[in-house]
Amino acid sequence: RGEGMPEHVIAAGDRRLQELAAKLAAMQRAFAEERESLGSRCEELERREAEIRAREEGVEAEKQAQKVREEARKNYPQPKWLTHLEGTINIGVVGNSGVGKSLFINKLRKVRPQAHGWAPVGVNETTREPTMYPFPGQPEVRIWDLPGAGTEAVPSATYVQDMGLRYFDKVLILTAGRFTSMDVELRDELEQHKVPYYMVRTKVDIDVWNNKEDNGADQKTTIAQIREDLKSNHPVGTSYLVSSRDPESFDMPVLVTELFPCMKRQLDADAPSFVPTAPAWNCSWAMPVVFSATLQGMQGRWRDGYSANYLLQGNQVHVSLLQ
Ligand SMILES: Nc1nc2c(ncn2[C@@H]2O[C@H](COP(=O)(O)OP(=O)(O)OP(=O)(O)O)[C@@H](O)[C@H]2O)c(=O)[nH]1
Ligand SMILES: [Mg+2]
Repeated sequence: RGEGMPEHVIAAGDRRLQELAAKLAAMQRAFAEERESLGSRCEELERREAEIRAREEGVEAEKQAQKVREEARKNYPQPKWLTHLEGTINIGVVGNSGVGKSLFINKLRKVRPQAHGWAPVGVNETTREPTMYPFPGQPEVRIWDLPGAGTEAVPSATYVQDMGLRYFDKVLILTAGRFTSMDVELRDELEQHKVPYYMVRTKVDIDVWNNKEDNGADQKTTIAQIREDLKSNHPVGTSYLVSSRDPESFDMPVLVTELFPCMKRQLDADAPSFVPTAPAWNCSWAMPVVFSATLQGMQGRWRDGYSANYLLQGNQVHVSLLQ
């Protein structure tokens, strides 16, 4: 303390010192607080970093698992029930439950209701196990009635593998009404494995009936409308409209000839006479029994007394009138 310093100078010095001490204490407090909060922030950052790492690892593990699942999906094994593929032609019929798969197969095989070999048909979920039906008289041609997709018994997620779709020679995808995402998924799967497939819309008799009731439309109009709708709203390519109630109408006859390619082969138009055993027709199962014995016997090229040429192929005949 300065001897002889005026009192007011001493007092001002004390105040200044107090002020500085207070400022320092405040800074120390702030620093301590900051350090404390930084410490907890550091911990928080570390925790978050660990969480992100764990998530990254989770994502990587999921990616791997997905890859494994995809591989399994692509290379799924032949199902145990699908045996004797050598020397047989296997046609699978798939689609959602209740679209009419079993009835369609019965009609394709011309089996009478409830007769021996009739595939059970019903208003409830009916087909629970893949069941094979040999073509009458052609046991090497096997049609498989597969359970409907999307039921509790047959979940959609594993349907493709469970049904062994890639092992079939041909697959028919049946739907009643619009094609669903499941149908499109099945179609993609078959395309991926290069299995020929056919998109079939069943129950068109009901569509025709409904549209007549609702809009007074005739059959021709309804069929044209359905075709137009399928073309513009369903990216599934060609589809066949069929009715198992009326198998001789709509696209069923064409579908049958498409299904059995031997029937499609061109006959030799210049053959000298009717050639029932021409090479194009020597594959005996080419002519399913949906065609009558008479129609089968008439296949080939004919000429009548007026020089008209008849070329019979499947259920179609090409007539050329010669002068
Ligand atoms: N009107 C009409 N009814 C049909 C047609 N196809 C099937 N049905 C009826 O639809 C119902 C179901 O037919 P199913 O053949 O049992 O169907 P599904 O696809 O085999 O069914 P799940 O075995 O359960 O998958 C039955 O009542 C059939 O009579 C059709 O083209 N027209
Ligand atoms: Mg069925």
